[in-house]
Amino acid sequence: MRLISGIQPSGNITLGNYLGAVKNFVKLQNSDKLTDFLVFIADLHAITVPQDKTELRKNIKSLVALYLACGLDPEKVKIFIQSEVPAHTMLGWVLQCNGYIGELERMTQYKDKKERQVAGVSVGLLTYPSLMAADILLYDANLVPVGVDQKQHLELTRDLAIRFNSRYQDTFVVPEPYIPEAGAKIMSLIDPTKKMSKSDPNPKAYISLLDDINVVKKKIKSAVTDSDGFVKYDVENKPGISNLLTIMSCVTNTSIKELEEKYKDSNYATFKEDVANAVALELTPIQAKYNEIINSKMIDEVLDAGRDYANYLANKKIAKIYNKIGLGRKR
Ligand code: AQP
Repeated sequence: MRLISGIQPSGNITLGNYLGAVKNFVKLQNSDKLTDFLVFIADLHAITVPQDKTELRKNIKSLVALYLACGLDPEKVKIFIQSEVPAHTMLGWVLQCNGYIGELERMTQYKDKKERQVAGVSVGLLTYPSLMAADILLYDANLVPVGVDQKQHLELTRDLAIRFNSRYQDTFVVPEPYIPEAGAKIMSLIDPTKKMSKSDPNPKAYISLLDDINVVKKKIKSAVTDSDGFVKYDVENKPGISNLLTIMSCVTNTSIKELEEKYKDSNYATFKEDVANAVALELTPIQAKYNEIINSKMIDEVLDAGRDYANYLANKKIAKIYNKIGLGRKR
């Protein structure tokens, strides 16, 4: 079984990216059903909205160090940068030519991000899901571990694979999403009806994995909740408290039921204090490891090996795809 997933270096990854994606990667890397696990830095996706050149480079390096600091083992997982494997863009174009504008315009992420653009909406923001489909289909991945916000893009990927297979005969494996039971959608700390995002203009909305531990605690203690005064999981009526319960449940491996029972007589200050300490306990060793790795040679070594392996698989596949379509000369 082959797995693939990626994260955009559009800022420092958040507790949402960690609980919805990276923590899951770390668990999955030990599966005995695994033949390959590829995890990439989706820098081409990041430029669908404007990025500062220096920041982008910094975020790419930082994301690799965070993958490793969170526990990804380069012996088990090949880590690479998307733009260093040209076949992603080559297949992205092919899939754009097999997708329909209407199906891309229906994507929720496109509609949300479009609203936030002040300097014009790039074509790439619309066609982003075709490139994401290419990232996955290029490797014949069976499973894609993602947070719930990416489910719609995964469904489009499946549609494109099925369409292409019926037009040009079986070419692609039709992938399945792998969404964690808990933590698949961590919400903003200042508006718990909105997803936590690393590109949120207000840093109080998210916890970055690299935030100073005192800042992490402060952000949790000032998270928006409600005025009911009791700890209960009820996403509809108590989204803030429910979000904190989810976070606590994920970082302590305790069920929401047990947490509700434990905090049934507690006030919000006590509950938030415990959530803050639990998150701090999870992030402290990650930050220590990150500081060890960020300036080491390990980053380039891991990326070189990942790039070579990904190009080896991707080049073989893109040649087959071009042959199926009749592009260029037969190879
Ligand atoms: N709030 C979240 N809760 C759980 N999982 C999440 N993911 C993102 N936000 C949450 C998962 O993280 C992975 C990487 O996402 P991405 O960087 O490729 O794009 P995204 O989903 O658009 O993430 P962000 O943080 O919201 O980035 P920006 O702000 O740049 O758009 C995916 O598996 C995603 O599901």
